[in-house]
Amino acid sequence: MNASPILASGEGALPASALTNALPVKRNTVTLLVPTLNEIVGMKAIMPRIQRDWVDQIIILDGGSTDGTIEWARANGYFVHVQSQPGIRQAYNEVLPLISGDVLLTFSPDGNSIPELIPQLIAKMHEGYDMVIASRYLHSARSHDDDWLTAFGNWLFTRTVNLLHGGHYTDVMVIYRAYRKQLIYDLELHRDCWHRTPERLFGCRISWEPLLSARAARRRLRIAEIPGDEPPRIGGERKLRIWRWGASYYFQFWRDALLWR
Ligand SMILES: Nc1nc2c(ncn2[C@@H]2O[C@H](COP(=O)(O)OP(=O)(O)OP(=O)(O)O)[C@@H](O)[C@H]2O)c(=O)[nH]1
Ligand SMILES: [Mg+2]
Repeated sequence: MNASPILASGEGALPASALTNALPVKRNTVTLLVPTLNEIVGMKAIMPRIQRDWVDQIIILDGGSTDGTIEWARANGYFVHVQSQPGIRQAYNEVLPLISGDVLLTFSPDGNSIPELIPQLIAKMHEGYDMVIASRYLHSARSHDDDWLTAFGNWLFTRTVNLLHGGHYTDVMVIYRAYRKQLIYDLELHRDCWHRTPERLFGCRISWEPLLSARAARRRLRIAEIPGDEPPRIGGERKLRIWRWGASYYFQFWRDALLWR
């Protein structure tokens, strides 16, 4: 006979099944993190499509915009943190103490991330995943922002992570994803030492989504993808530095395969 597991010993202890029935299930809280660097055109077009009650907290993480992005965001009631150090991962590190959600949802307001997918990403996280990615290449999804070089790079990086780290991804690079905030610490993404060498070698400052994908796969975390088209950028300028960032991420994938537990 299967006995119910007991959660507490001693007098009055209840079977776990009784407690599960009695307590409300704790819902993960979600912080929407919106990095911006001179994205006024995209912000005006995209942010009104996000219903504020979809998430528990919205933070605009600005890299020092001079085009009115910061002023527009504040005038529209958004909380804005302006980073003091340059670089996107440096900005992530700075804003960490301000993030109240259990789940972090990173979103690009330049037109590349479709706002209406936010509830789907959150619903999937509530199924118990550690990370859910809005993949530009799953099923019929496609990127309308890719040129031949970024399309090839995204394919190559995804294949590399799958081969080296045992992933099953269709998109390891995209910023548009939700993940448990705790992963940042568990996977040591916040530690400078894992980014400094490639940044120095290739003279740039990188983000941490590719390394997050690789390490989550290596640790066999619960990962899901949903299909998410990538529409073209609206206004502003591309910040991506294809060769330098690409070389840095590739360096990280191979070093992790050799060194990271
Ligand atoms: N706070 C902050 N935001 C940044 C920085 N660099 C880029 N961003 C923003 O991050 C968001 C995502 O940028 P990406 O989509 O990765 O880069 P991109 O320049 O749009 O390049 P493509 O999407 O490949 O065309 C955009 O809203 C950028 O403005 C930075 O150093 N600091
Ligand atoms: Mg973009």
